[in-house]
Amino acid sequence: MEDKKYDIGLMGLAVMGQNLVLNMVDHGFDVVVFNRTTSKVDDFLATEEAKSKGTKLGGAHSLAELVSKLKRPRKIMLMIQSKDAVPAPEIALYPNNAAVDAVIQDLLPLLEPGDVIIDGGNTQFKDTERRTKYLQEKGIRFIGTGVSGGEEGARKGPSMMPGGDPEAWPLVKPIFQAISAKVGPNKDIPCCEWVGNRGAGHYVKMVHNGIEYGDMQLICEAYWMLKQALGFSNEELYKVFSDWNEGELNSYLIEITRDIFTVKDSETKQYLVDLILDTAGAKGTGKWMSQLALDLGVPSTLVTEAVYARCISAMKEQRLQASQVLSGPTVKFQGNRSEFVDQVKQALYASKICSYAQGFVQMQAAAKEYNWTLNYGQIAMLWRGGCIIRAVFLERIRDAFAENPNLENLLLAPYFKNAVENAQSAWRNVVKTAIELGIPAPGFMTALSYFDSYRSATLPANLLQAQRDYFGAHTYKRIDKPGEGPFHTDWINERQQ
Ligand code: NBP
Repeated sequence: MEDKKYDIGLMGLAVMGQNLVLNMVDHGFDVVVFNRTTSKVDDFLATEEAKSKGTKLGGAHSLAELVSKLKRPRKIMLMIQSKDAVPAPEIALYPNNAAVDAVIQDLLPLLEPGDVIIDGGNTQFKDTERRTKYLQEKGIRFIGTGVSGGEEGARKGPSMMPGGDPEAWPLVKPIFQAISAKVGPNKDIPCCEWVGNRGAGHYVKMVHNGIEYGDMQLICEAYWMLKQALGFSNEELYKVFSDWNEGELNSYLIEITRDIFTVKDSETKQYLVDLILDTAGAKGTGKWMSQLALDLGVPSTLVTEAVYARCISAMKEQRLQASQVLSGPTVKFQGNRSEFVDQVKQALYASKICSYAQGFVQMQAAAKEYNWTLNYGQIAMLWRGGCIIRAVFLERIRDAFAENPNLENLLLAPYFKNAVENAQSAWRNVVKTAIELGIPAPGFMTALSYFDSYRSATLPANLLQAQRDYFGAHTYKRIDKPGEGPFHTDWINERQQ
């Protein structure tokens, strides 16, 4: 048994690593594991589940041992914290460094050209761009892969978004595609395909997470409209979300939202959702997407509003104080209640379409900027199973890009154009109601503003350019003299009054 060589090594035995390892073994691969705190290797191998895997699962107590136990070319997957949030100086092995960089440095002397390092963490794509190039120069093949679906996804089949050095892909493809979620009528289409060079996989994972932020915010707004405007009980909300899950909104997030409305606290017997403090946390991928959208000059307003909504939720103390000082309208909902439920559904659907449209526009702009070739229809299908945003809806996105691979914006695809146009008046009524009743609905509102701006042949930016030229001589172009200019006017001397 001493000489047994394993198919892949995995470092990082926290929740994601352990579950991925068990998933790999279940699919016939031999896996050897390592963890910085080596006692966790022994603890993991001593679990009943790990023991049941027999010789297919092995352990190592150093990186050198891990590497020595691998078949060539060696494949080592890191499922470790993408950045050291809390430095751990007491653990001398990798002190105070970005964890992945530190481990790469320790691995380099142990590896040989052709070996593969895989980073499966939520890494910022620029780090993956840098690491792929750095390791390519040393003959080591690097993959940065998005892994989505949390603990359950890792165990039963995640959505995987690998990018990096394309030479590494054929080496890991059989393992990745075997362990990933499967979709399609025969459940045989893996939610894992090569995304693109260098940081492309981690970029697409980040956009996935940003879209997830948007989806969750929009669902929360729908819930709040029904609760605040109509006073719906949790039983009524359960019924509404059950109905919504049958139609075009059918998705994992709608399904879990429906179920949340059924759960009672065992201690107080009250609905748990009503006992949860209304301050939201975030791990930062939504913020990354928003920051990078600004860098690219593309309006990903849904994710940005979703991030801000979490920020303002976290300002609980200030909100409590402000609620004592600032007042809003006192009017009550007057309309037809069941019609309004349907209108909220349509507002949610139309806003969701805008959110996905923005996400795909951002990926297109990033692909241009960073020189990746992305297959957008395929990306939609990677999210079809295993991940948080899984939804039937994604097949419509795949169809839209199949029909027109150069589609500039999902809103222009006939299916989505019709869907948004059909939802439009209901969507506007929900936004109007939110304004009249003073219910915050930033996601619905920004989506509608995006839609109205995007479909406008003219915008007031003519005045903006005049202002910029007035105070800063920033110049402007003229609609009556296309191809000429730029022009500048001495606005002060040209004033008539
Ligand atoms: P964590 O993100 O909590 O990371 C814990 C693991 O990182 C432990 O194995 C820990 O070793 C190791 N580690 C740390 Br912390 N610093 C290290 C260093 N400097 N050198 C080597 N190892 C180090 O684990 P997770 O939640 O399983 O997530 C793993 C990765 O997957 C992360 O990048 C995460 O962003 C990503 N991800 C997580 C989820 C999720 O739902 N949790 C979903 C998708 C992706 P130790 O035991 O010695 O402290």
